[in-house]
Amino acid sequence: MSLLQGIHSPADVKALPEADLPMLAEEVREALIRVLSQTGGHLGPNLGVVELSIALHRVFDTPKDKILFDVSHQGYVHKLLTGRQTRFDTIRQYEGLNGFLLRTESEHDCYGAGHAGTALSAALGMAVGRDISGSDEHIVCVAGDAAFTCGVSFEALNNIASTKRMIVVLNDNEWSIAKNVGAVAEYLNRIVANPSYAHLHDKAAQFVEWLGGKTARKLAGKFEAGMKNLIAPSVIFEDLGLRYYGPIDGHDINLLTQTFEFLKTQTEPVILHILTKKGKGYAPALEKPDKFHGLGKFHQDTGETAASSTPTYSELLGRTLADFADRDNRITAITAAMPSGTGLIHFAQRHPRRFFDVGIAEEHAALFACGLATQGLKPFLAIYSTFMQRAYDMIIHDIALQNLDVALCMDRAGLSGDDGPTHHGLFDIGYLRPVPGLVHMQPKDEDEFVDMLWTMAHYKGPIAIRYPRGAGTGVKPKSQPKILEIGKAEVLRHGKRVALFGLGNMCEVALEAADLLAAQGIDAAVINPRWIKPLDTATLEFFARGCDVICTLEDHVLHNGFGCSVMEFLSERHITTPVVRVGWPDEFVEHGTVPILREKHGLTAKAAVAKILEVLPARCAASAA
Ligand SMILES: Cc1ncc(C[n+]2csc(CCOP(=O)(O)OP(=O)(O)O)c2C)c(N)n1
Repeated sequence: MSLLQGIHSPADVKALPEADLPMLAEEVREALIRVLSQTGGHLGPNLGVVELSIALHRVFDTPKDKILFDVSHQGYVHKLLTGRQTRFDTIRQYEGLNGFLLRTESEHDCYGAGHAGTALSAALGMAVGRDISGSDEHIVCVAGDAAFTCGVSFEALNNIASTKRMIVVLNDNEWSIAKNVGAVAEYLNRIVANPSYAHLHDKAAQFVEWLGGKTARKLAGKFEAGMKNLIAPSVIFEDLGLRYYGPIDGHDINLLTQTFEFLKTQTEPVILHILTKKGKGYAPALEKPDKFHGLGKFHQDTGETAASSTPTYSELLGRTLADFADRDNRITAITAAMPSGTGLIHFAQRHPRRFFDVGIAEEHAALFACGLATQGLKPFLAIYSTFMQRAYDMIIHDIALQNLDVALCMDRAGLSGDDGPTHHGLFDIGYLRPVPGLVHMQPKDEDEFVDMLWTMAHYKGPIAIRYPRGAGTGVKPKSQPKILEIGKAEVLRHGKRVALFGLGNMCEVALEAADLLAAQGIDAAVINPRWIKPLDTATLEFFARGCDVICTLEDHVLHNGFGCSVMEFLSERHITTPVVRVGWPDEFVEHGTVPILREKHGLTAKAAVAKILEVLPARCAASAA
């Protein structure tokens, strides 16, 4: 039996002799590579925190002690060590382990996440809560260097001196998904590069003593293998009230364990800066930290992934905007730490001066876009639908209220699949629909996507597009895009009994449902609405007055979704044609593949037809009477 197979709880990690820990680390890495080559997932970040996770579970006692992981994409090793190794091969699979931490999945997961920058504030709340209730647990917050590009992390730092004690681990691997950017990244590099540890503050000196000064000084001398410079003279964290320790080698289990034992004794908030390598132990991941941050299935020996022949919407976005920018020098593109994910990497290669990666800073990205727009530029802000939630106030208060010329590109709109509820982009119609003056659209395929981007490039004012993860139907865009008429839907198929309004990627499902209805002798129209706002009310009214049932289909929650806007309009006009809505329910949808979850939650053509048929006979009887 391997060591890892014997780990059923953190107590088993503690029971292992110290000499076995490197072997455990090796087995954990082997399990990560083997399983994720089949399931996909966040390989690089987890390979980087193997020793850290082992050391944390050697020293702290979860669930009593609390360990929070920022984003929590690097929580797989923690899962393996906290009773989930036998189920690890189910990770990111339907009904299997989630790819992030969930409070409902294990008592060892004290805080769930998926969005960056939440851990520091939550940890501070826990520490203050502990002090109020008079208990004595340790609160440890693990945050990557890129988490410190999030404004919210600094909002937490601004308050952190108010706690008596908590431990922050700054896991510095110099990478966000792409290379970490901005002044914070440079600042951390400067600390790491500082060769001096002469000005040790009292606490640090005490720490050196505690470690056994000589050993520590020896360790401090060899950067490659161990601790670099133990303490930089003064760092920003100290000025903000966090006692700073480090930087130390985050792959040295013994050093980490001893350091945590020391930090546990401290009665003030502390930050430990550790240096790790993203992808450690797996050559392909070390070579390409960006690709191996998070990926689908890959070949275990080579790290190769299956090449897809159809470009994704994201790739199309980056390439298309780059083409537009060749001819229009007002066009600029902004990402919040997702140059590859959003496809803007293609734009960056062609127009580096007009491309901006602002870090994990969606609020800043939106405001920055506003500033560019006031200077006559045309910023395209490409952010995943789920992360755009961060910028909601800016969308209302800055972009829309000032009618600024900002184009919002909401990637991964709709179900994100195996990433689960933290990443599904199921709320953007709901949150954008009430914003006055904001145009919002969704294309049915890639060709229309490019037409919409072209329309956005020529539009003046706030405008947004939502599009799903991955590729669409594979329709190749025309060489010259055309400007679409805003607020004009496209009628794909005429029909008299039922009118199916299939928004975006649900247009395909609507067409399939129309075929199923036709097979039963029911004549159905299919409309590609294109515009969520403004709604094509003329087309809607025409079909609502002529058909027995309207059916809306959307890859969005039903609450305050596209179907709601249809119902609102019909109600205002006192049109009583029943509206059957197909979309996601009023609950957080779990993780799993898109087909499985669509089947489960009734977003298939068959389910739509069943819902329509429930209404149709009664309606026919009523009109006959
Ligand atoms: C608000 C938000 N924006 C973007 C992301 C996408 N994202 C996930 S992990 C990550 C980088 C995290 O880097 P870091 O915190 O340094 O951890 P590492 O992966 O390097 O260990 C980003 C940008 C996110 N999770 N949340």
